[in-house]
Amino acid sequence: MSMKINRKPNIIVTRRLPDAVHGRLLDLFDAKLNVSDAPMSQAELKIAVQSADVLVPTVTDRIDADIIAAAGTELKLIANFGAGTDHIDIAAAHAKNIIVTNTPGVLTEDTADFAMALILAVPRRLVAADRLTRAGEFKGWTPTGILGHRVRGKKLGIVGMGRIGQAIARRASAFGLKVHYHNRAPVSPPIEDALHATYWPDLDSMMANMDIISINCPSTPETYHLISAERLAAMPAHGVIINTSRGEIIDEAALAAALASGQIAGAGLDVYENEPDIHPGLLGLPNVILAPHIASATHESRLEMGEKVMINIRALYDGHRCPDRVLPPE
Ligand code: 8YV
Repeated sequence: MSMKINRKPNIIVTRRLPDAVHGRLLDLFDAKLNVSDAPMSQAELKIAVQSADVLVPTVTDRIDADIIAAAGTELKLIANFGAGTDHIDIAAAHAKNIIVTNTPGVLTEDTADFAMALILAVPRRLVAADRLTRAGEFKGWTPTGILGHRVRGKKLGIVGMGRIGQAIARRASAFGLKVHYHNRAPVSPPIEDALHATYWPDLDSMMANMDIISINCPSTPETYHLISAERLAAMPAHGVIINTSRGEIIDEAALAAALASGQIAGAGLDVYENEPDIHPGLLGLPNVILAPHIASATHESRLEMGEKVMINIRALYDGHRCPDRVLPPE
């Protein structure tokens, strides 16, 4: 669907974005910005969608069926600032002919860098080492101080071989990891060959055989608690789990228990089941790195995400198809 209107579209942006993005949004559109950066309440979102032509939400906004039901007839586009759209009821939006777009691609490499950083930092105990040094406990080199585990030669199992999973696979191969993956279907043979990746149709078998697991699938009803207590129990005791996707994919309470009991060796987490809350059992564990949902947080990606949002809005109002439409769930 495309449309033309003879005025600047009225845009509501739910969170503070970089100044350069704000400037362009104000130039191009009749934009209402949330400069205070306090997340909008559901009641505020309901009011916002009554008069907007376009809503620009982020991962912290719950755009559920109630919000969509409250939308006025002017609301034609939800242009999400972010790749994941699990916080938006896409089916409800589509039922009301509201297009949903996202910002894929521009955050792939940065997110993969961050996942790779965790893949290296957890086995090599980077954060624990930093804490020890700052605590004044570095008294000189010792042969047994802060021993970690070698990364090279280990088996990495990527759960979800989309853009980000593949970008992690490229980095992991360069670090000498052996790349394995589980996905709904295998990637094409040329991609599999280029990534030197081995496909596991059965997630349970892959988890039982990997040294490190990286979660890179989207959050959907099917992937909710995909990493369950049983699957964690199947991992080897030296196993490490990395999550830069969505917290809901791992049963966080089960993960905290598995780490506390030594059932698995470590974790690197950037996302949580009930953000910004983190399971209290994780907070005191020395074998876990906890990041505040920053895998894509570079100046560059935020600007490019902003550009993608604006391109999608302009496309619609210039009478073109939005390039990053999110399709209805299969
Ligand atoms: C973004 C993310 O920072 O794009 C995503 O899906 O999880 C993050 O990397 C966030 O979504 C911005 O809304």
